[in-house]
Amino acid sequence: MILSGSIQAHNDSLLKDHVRRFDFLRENIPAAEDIVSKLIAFQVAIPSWALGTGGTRFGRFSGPGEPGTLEEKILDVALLHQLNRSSGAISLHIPWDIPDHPDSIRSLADKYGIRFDAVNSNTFQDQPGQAQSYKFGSLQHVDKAVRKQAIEHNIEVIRHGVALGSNTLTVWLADGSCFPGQLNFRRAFLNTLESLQEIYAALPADWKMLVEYKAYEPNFYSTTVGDWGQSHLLASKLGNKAYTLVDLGHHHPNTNIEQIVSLLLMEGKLGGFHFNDSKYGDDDLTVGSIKPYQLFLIFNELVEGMDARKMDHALELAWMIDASHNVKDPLEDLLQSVEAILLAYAQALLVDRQSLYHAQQENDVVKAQEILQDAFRTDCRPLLAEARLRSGGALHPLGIFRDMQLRRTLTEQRGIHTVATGL
Ligand code: PSV
Ligand code: MN
Repeated sequence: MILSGSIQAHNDSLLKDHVRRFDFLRENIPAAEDIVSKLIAFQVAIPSWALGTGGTRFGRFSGPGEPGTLEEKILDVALLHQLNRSSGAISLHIPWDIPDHPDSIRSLADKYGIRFDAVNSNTFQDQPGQAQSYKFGSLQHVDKAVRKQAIEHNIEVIRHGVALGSNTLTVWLADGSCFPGQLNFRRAFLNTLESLQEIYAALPADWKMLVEYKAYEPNFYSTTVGDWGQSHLLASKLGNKAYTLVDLGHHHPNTNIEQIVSLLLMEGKLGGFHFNDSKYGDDDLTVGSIKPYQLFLIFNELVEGMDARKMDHALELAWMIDASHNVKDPLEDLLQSVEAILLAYAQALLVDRQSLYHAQQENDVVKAQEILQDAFRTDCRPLLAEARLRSGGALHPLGIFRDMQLRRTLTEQRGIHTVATGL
């Protein structure tokens, strides 16, 4: 679906109002132009498994017009990207989305300016006909044959990624134990390390490996890559192509994620992000829906830490959403998530770093809080809208999605009972 004509008409109808709001910000924020340029450059990858309705172990209530094929998933991302110009990448999960014809998939994505972000392996589910079971783990498994199968799967995923022009492998392991005594922690860790080393050896020269950690679930007593310390340990032992990946939902409640981010960046070991939000556990809710201030504080550390290392904000970390939508339209939810990410990024760019530095040096705690909250409480939405306007997107992506009844069009094309692959 090509939307440029409709986007133009939509923007025309909102333009006057937008210009008034943007001009007000431009007059009051000296860095406004710089922030708009940075927002234009910033792209957030959409996971192929989040384009359909998600479920829980209690059920799944699929919505109409879900993408039934990888091609349709790419078209969904293309639709998002046309609307917000900030979703120019897709992250595939193998084998949920095996690109059987990589050349045609690649040219379809190219046509819409979509690139392939990290590819994800899956050794947390058994696939039909698989020789070995992952019931008791994969890369950590006590049986070498299981480890070998999981290693080969990861190498296969790298091959798929190469064919699509990706350059990153994300490894998330469900490995761990459900009961005390089930596992020897040291042996599980060493098996995992040895397996990851074999996968690492198969990485092309310009590739990265991201090691994602998670506190618990599906294992409930121990997780072998359970926190950033364990991930960092593995990434350090693996080498300079290995990094830690932070998924916001993978921490115990109240964990200070911003501090983790700051230190990983300091060590040059932060590789990427999975954005979502949560109230209790790995709830996979819309980014910024529950704790927007925490999201801002995380971005504040990201901007500070990336600037300290002179990193390109848009290019050097893998930014991705990892959410699941049980009760919302997935595309609407993803539009909200991308907006929340960019909003937190813009607010973090607003922070007066010099004044914050002085406040910290003088132990002026009140001033430091004022500086952060000044930025957080500034309505940056007109900056985001201006970035979209300049890059050909819609002033109000969610508004046009609803006005044009885009889900209805997708349902007419695909049917009511399509179900997307994923969890
Ligand atoms: C695990 O909870 C996770 O965050 C990993 O990134 C997986 O790849 C993804 O979710 C699967 O939904
Ligand atoms: Mn994740």
